Amino acid sequence: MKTAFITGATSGIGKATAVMFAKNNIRLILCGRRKERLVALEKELSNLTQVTTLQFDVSKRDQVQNAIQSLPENFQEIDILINNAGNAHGLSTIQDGDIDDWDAMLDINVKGLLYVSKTIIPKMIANNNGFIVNIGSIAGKEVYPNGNVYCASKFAVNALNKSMRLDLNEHNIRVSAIHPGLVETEFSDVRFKGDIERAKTVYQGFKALQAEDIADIIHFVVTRPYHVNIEDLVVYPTAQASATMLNKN
Ligand code: NDP
Ligand code: 8X3
Repeated sequence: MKTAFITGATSGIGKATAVMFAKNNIRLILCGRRKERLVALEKELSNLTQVTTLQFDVSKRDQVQNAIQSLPENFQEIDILINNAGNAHGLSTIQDGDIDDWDAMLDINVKGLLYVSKTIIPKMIANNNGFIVNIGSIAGKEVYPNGNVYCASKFAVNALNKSMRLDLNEHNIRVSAIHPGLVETEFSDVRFKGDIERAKTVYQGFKALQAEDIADIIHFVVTRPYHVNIEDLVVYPTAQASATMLNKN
């Protein structure tokens, strides 16, 4: 039975991936800051697979290390790491951007991914086995107006994904990135700081990707035969042709 460590499992893509993995008999370590959601998810999925949860903020180095060190014995061997935790904070021109938003995006999306990876990779190297899936974005392939720092954070994820592939190859660790376009999750609620009405308009007038669509793809990627490693996968809703071209009714 494989064990997966999923960051950002309390919502959206991470939560859907947890459900997909549980249905496919993968043991789960579910992470996030919202304790009540972790507790509810553990309860929901425990009848399908073994589940443990870790509450920590990926951008806090000490919390990351302490949480991972506290894992129960039977969850210490991690086969699959899904680096998914992240969000956009704000949508402004570079001249109007809020520096706290910039800090949050770089600290969570980039440094958080690094802190978690840095703590888990040694275990994978020791096992001479592992799989890391980094959730990037089309924002890491193409910048769009007002996307500036979020795009920069996802360009960094793209670069780190490629770097991990080079550095970890000799240790038999597979590394993949998935870059979704618009997925209907809590992403826009966070970007627009709880302005739910504005967030809803992002997904109106077309059929957005659903978190389950990305979970399905993640599961496909991690279940290829050992000699197969998908490096980079870009996925859009059918109505979206690029970061800046969306066909709304
Ligand atoms: P959600 O807002 O639904 O989920 C974000 C998850 O990240 C939550 O579980 C949240 O948990 C966790 N998270 C956020 N900040 C932190 C933190 N500081 N420490 C620990 N966990 C944190 O959004 P999505 O599911 O859409 O986003 C998941 C990933 O997908 C992100 O990396 C995002 O950039 C990427 N993505 C999303 C797209 C979209 O259109 N939705 C498209 C392309 C990529 P909690 O708040 O409990 O800590
Ligand atoms: C999320 C998709 O287009 O809002 O990464 O940046 S987008």
